[in-house]
Amino acid sequence: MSILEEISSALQRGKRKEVTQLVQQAIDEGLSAAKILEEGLLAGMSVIGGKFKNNEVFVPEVLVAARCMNAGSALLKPLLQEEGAEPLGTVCLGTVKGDLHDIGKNIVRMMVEGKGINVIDLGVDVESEKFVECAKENNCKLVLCSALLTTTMPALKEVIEKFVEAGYRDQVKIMVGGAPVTQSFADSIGADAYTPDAASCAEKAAELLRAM
Ligand code: B1M
Repeated sequence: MSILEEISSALQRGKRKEVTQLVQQAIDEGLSAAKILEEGLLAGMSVIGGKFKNNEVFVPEVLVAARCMNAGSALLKPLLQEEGAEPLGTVCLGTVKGDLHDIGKNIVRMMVEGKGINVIDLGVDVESEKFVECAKENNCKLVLCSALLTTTMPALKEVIEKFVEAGYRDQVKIMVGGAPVTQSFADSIGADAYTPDAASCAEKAAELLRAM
């Protein structure tokens, strides 16, 4: 078994200490942070996701895997940041109202920070107005909203509506993402950009900030 497969397996078994040790070993062996993230941690999380869908594992197992994911990615964070460039600006990021999923959002944060962008992370279950307040207070030109549930996708639209109501829509670009979100949904709610994963989100965020 390769070290990346070992990381994936340990995460699926919920072995946080083992995940941490293996991730450190992979770093020491010279594997890139992006590879460890994608082919080790995210690969394992994807297996857990499939099993969760099929009722083969349940919320407790998923939570334990999520803790492994967070422990492993904490080691990768400084490495992803080293690959970044000059500060480009400040953005606010959050998982929308009613939604508690934060693994993808945290990866988005790491990748975006890796581009030299300052990220204000509002956390999960963020009230739509909070994004507006944050953008105004911190002069954020970009707002990043994540949603993982089909039931919370409408909250992405609500965030955009709150910016319109506040007369602040022209001051910001709004990016949306998360597993159930699509380009056509993003277009239908008037978002400025949609990206399917954290790496492309970071690319797009940097591109938009450079263009402002
Ligand atoms: Co939940 N959950 N969950 N869950 N969970 C899903 C999303 C689900 C698809 C599982 C399933 O049934 N197949 C399903 C949603 C179905 C639907 O909406 N149609 C689901 C459900 C139903 C639920 C509950 C309702 C279950 C229940 O209680 N009965 C409940 C809801 C709680 C709530 O939010 N109110 C719930 C709870 C949980 C846990 C708490 C147990 C846990 C979350 C732990 C945590 O986040 N701290 C959890 C998890 C882990 C999952 C799965 C298994 C994995 C999600 C994940 O972290 N993936 C998930 C199944 C799945 O996705 N296969 C599932 C890894 C992560 C890296 O990917 O978040 O997609 P993701 O992020 C990606 C991209 O989407 C993208 O970049 C990331 C990395 O590349 N991205 C963006 C994300 N945000 C972006 C923003 C951008 C751009 C890209 O621009 C701004």
